[in-house]
Amino acid sequence: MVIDKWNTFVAGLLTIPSIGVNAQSQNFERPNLPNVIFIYADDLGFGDLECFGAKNVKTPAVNRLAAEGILFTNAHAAAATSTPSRYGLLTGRYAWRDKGTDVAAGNAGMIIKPGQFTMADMFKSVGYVTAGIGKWHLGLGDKTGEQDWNAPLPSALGDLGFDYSYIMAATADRVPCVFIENGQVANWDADAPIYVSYKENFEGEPTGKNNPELLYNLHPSHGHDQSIVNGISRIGYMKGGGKALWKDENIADSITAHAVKFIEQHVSEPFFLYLATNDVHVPRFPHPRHRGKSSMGLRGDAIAQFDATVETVLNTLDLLGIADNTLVILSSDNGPVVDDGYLDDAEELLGGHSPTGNLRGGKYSAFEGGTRVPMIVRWRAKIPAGQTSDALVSQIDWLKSLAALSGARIPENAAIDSRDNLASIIGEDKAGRDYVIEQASNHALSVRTKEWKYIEPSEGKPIVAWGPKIETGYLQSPQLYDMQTDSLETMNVADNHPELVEYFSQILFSERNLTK
Ligand code: NG6
Ligand code: CA
Repeated sequence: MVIDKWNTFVAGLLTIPSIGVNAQSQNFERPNLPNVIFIYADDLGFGDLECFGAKNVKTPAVNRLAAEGILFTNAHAAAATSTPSRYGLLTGRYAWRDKGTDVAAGNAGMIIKPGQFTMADMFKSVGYVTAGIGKWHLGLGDKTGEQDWNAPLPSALGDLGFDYSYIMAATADRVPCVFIENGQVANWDADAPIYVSYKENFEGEPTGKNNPELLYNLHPSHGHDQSIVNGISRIGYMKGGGKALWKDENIADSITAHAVKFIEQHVSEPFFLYLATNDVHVPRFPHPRHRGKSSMGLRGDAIAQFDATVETVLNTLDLLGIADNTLVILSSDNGPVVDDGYLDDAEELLGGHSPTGNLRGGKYSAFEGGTRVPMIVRWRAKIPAGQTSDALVSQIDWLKSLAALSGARIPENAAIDSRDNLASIIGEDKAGRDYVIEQASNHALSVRTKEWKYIEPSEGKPIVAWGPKIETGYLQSPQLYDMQTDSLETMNVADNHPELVEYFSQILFSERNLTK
């Protein structure tokens, strides 16, 4: 099956003349594999891009990407928050199977264990050079809280198949506020050694709680009142950093510049680039040149900044003559949130824009707003432009789908939840999966088919407890929504369809039993 697909794929390539751009580097024994770039946004909602109906912000580069490829209307992240979603994407294994996969602190130890098979391992095994650039949020070092940030970390992305990495340990709202390059703090400052704690403050260090007068860039709306870096208070305590500390307004430029450099350096060999942007996660603090580009303040301007990153990447591919044979996949780690803990007026300035594209719920939640995400795939050498697909697709399948594309073999017991869904990803199959599974922030699972959404019973408040006004979708009884007549999940019809409730709960039962 894989072989058949492979032969078809290779035959397809041979008919495309522009594929010859890398001809010098070919040994003719291995086909000319496409470069693969994931542009993975943070908290970018289903309705946040112009080509997905966004208002009040322009996203011309993303629009172009969609116009030159496929825009997916029914794509899903594996979870409604970052760490479990990224875990699923990079390992092909649902995070809910494994402990310690919830939203990670900045001093979490490695959540994907070095022995685990990852997306980067997969690409590396077939000769790709690999990079992870941007937001990581999957832990570093071998023990939580015991990292020595002033020395090479004992384990980092190099142990997960990434040849090169330039990352933020967790999120911009969590310490340490430094970039880490190949397992060591970038621009490390010998005069300002770095110490990190998620338990207690370091003596004499100001905090957002005690020293709000030092918050010259952003104030918190909830939480986020510990260490202050760049006039913004964060989650967790840190001391030191000196010239290694990031400036929030430069984060996107740093990430993009490192991505461009990586692409330029590997123009003549197949590469895999996991480019995970900080935009549009909080604290949103885009560069001054993007300020005012939207009418929605910092959150909208962060979307414009995200678009500028996409533009730079696409321009780089054009300039280097590798745009045709580079497969670009753009998506987001989870649904959107408006007020996620800083006073940035995101709520007040929406002006009719719906970050979820009117889906119910949002980040954290079991409703579609939590996990239905924008997705665009462009591969000009292979995929005809201007398509829309409503195939049911999940990020959990990217690993095995791209393995099918590259001819990589998957070790037994690795990526057990990932399926080869390449045909959907490249637009040849418009149906997709029979079902996808989605994890809410309280670990409630949902099963989504094209027709139905089943949310299993779970405990928890109906609205996110700590500030964002998001409906969680948590209910002690089963929920079933008819997605064809009620795509906004307004009417729970579980009582009318006991047989479907039983069917979907059996799916979850057997999925869970796979690793019990
Ligand atoms: C929450 C944070 C939120 C965000 C989220 C993780 C508070 C009050 N809220 O705990 O701001 O950081 O964690 O987001 O601290 S994620 O997209 O990385 O999963
Ligand atoms: Ca996120």
